[in-house]
Amino acid sequence: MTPYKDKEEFVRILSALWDRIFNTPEIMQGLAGEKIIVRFRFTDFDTTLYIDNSGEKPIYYWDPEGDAPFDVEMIQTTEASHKFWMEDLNVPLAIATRKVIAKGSVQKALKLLPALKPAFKLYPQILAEMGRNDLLQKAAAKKRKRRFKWFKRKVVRTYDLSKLQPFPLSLKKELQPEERPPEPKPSEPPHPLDLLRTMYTIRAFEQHLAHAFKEGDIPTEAIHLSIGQEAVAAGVCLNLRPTDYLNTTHRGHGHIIAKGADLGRMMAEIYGKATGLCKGKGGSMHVTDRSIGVLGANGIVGAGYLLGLGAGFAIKHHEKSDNISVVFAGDGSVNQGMFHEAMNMIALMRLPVLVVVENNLYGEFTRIDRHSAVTDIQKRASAYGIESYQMDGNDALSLSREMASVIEKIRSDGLPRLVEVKTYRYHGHMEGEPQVYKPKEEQEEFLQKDPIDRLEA
Ligand SMILES: Cc1ncc(C[n+]2csc(CCOP(=O)(O)OP(=O)(O)O)c2C)c(N)n1
Repeated sequence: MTPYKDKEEFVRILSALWDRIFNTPEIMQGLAGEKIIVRFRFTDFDTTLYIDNSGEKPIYYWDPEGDAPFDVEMIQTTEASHKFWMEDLNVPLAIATRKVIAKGSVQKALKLLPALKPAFKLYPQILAEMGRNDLLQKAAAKKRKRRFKWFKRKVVRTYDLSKLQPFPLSLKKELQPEERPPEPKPSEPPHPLDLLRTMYTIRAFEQHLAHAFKEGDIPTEAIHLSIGQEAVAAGVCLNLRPTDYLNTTHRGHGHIIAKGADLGRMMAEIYGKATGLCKGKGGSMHVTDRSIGVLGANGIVGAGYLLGLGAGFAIKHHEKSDNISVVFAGDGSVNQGMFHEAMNMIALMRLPVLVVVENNLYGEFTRIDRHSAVTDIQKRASAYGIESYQMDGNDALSLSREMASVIEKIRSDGLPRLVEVKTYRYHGHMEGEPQVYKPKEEQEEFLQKDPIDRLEA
């Protein structure tokens, strides 16, 4: 429910706030570099506020006649706005749960938040000046109550240790659910048309996500697309069986699709729907489907190496099968301690693990030659005595053939292999990110090597 008496009071308070923000040099310095127009639409009072920081001097205005242009739109109630200014609203969470609907260059808008921090002091001052001390008292009481609740929770929470599962957990039971196919399918080399179909599917799936994210329809703060890297997913995963295990990263949609996930349930998962693969509780970065061996995507960079190690251990010591454990990772992850710890143990324990490092030249916004002392990732495997290869990740056909032979080697001798695959992502590290750190010529060069165009040709 709105905390304001009426629309007039709301407009008066927010106008006073923005007047004061524009007259606070400390805040204005922080906002200076961000040329942006943000439109706030307040649904309960049916009013819009434009904050226009695109010109020399910032201005604000309410309800212009006709539609004025804007870069980002934030749709919310006046209650959410009040909570925001009272520092009682977690913005990314509010966007994820659609309490606030954000449309347009959301990342750009979120960048303004640190600069606005000093403004949080101004809002309570204005409320007091406008005779709304009652709202300040309410907020203070709520804060006290919340603190008390946490304290109480700590005291009453107890664990019934007898109900915990005994250790060691039964890996066999954990890793072989009934829904998994009993016998592995014999491996057949993927047909070029299957490679192409898979790459098309991944691209179409992710292009839809790019559009939906821009529209504010995906309940997440960040989504990472692999457009441009589809040949890697297809070239590796079409050589796998449903009983092989797969661990992937924050950029894992393609791998999971190529491993055979149900597209509808996967899309539902990313939309946070109950019909999703994980009942909508995981989302883009945690899609999991054990029925096809997908142990999960993972937002923790480097974590997949350790999970893949575990799956390799289970294959060797519990399943005693010729399945393999595949780990997808990015070039940025090879500087994590987890990479080195996992490589050591995988080699030492001689586990059937295929590590595929997708070298798309960038870890977030940093080029590989600025984040890695040794940019030839393949070479790192030799430190652990692991056989390694380097492949062209934009040539689906040759990649698939070379991968097939590496995978067969792992199945037959049970030993790990590392493959560095050279590729490129077309979109930002996350959607909406403008990629200012990438030279235009480099982007052009890789567009010419598009994996789908190449296979079609
Ligand atoms: C342990 C950890 N550190 C940092 C991050 C923040 N982070 C998310 S993605 C990313 C870069 C990963 O780069 P890379 O491994 O090359 O994968 P790509 O994004 O290129 O697919 C970073 C540093 C994280 N999620 N987890």
